[in-house]
Amino acid sequence: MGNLLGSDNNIQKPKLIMTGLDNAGKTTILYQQKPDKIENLIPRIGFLVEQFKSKQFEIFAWDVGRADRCVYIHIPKDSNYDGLIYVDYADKERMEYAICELQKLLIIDEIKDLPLLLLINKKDPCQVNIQEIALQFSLEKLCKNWHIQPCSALTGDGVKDGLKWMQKQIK
Ligand code: G3D
Repeated sequence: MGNLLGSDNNIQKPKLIMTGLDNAGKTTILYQQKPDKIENLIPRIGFLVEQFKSKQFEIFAWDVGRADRCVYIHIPKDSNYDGLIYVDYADKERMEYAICELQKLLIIDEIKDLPLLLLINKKDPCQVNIQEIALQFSLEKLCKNWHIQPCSALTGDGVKDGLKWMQKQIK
């Protein structure tokens, strides 16, 4: 893993997709990683994919739901992704919507076999019942390799642990 985690810009970094509903905390999480570089990709038809480069990862991020069908068309197809991070905060009112959007992602060829890190943001770890969340998202059925990590993007709690899990899967 040494090279993957190195800060040399010439070294190819693992490519991750980070998505989830708007307001889930994706931007806060990404800025907390102190990215070296942030670029807006494909700012077409009101839909935005942002590319974040940090020491560890290259992350492509967008809101699911907002652009609906367009999202699948705009995923950079020439990229080989190494993992999917789905950010949610288990808000009762939007839970069904968040689950439905993840399910739509997990049938896309480029995405369906990627390790999935489900970050349950805006939470103290002790507030989160991991088994209940796994059941609600049907992760056992939908995904081969998944991990649920409660976190707080504001304090950073849990975020590193989640990313460490992801690194191990890519190894
Ligand atoms: P997004 O990029 O997924 O759309 P953002 O989400 O990162 O923009 O976050 C949306 C709002 O949630 C922001 O508040 C942000 O500060 C807040 N937020 C993100 N992470 C946490 C967290 O862990 N705990 C709490 N309490 N709030 C969080 P504003 O007010 O700026 O819209």
